[in-house]
Amino acid sequence: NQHKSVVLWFTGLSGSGKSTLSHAVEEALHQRGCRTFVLDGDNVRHGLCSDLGFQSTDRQENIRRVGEAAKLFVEAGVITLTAFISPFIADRSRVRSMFPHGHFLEIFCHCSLEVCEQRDVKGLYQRARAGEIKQFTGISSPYEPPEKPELVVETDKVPIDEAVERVTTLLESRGIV
Ligand code: GGZ
Repeated sequence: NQHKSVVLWFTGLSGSGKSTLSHAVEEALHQRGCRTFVLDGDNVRHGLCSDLGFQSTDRQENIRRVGEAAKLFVEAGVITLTAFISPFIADRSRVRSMFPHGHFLEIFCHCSLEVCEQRDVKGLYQRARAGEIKQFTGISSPYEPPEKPELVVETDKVPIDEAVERVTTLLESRGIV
């Protein structure tokens, strides 16, 4: 039941499966007796970051606050999973530098824009295409893919169980669980 506390930083487009994968990984970690917490838009953008929108400077501040919150959870001994688009390399890299080496694991949920847009679970892509949502990631706002993520999961090709296994294998190989 002993585990190291780290942050698993999921990044990717809207609809790329960050939340789904992070919650599935959390479930797998619970089964091993790990203490975990998932930070995502649902519990952060309505509270801690409810004053922020989607301009670059707001996204930057969103990611900064999520990084600080994640740091507190990690200090409390919790495996912390974050699921935010976090589209900018510089913002992710700033958060990485807040953690000791090996304690920030960047997981790229790689999924083509095409597939994300086809899924369009919340109809946001359609609204973005129609110009009703400005600065929508992948449509009218950039997404900068990670250059050296600890793990890439092709969520449009890999089934969820296998994706979870890839993450837990990473954690085992790093001696975290
Ligand atoms: C991107 C937006 C936008 C714009 C609203 N651009 O699929 P979702 O709905 O649940 O995930 C998206 C979420 C992204 O918030 P993050 O905090 O992860 O973004 S960032 O890391 O860039 O700060 C989407 C919804 O919010 N959403 N407007 N313009 N996503």
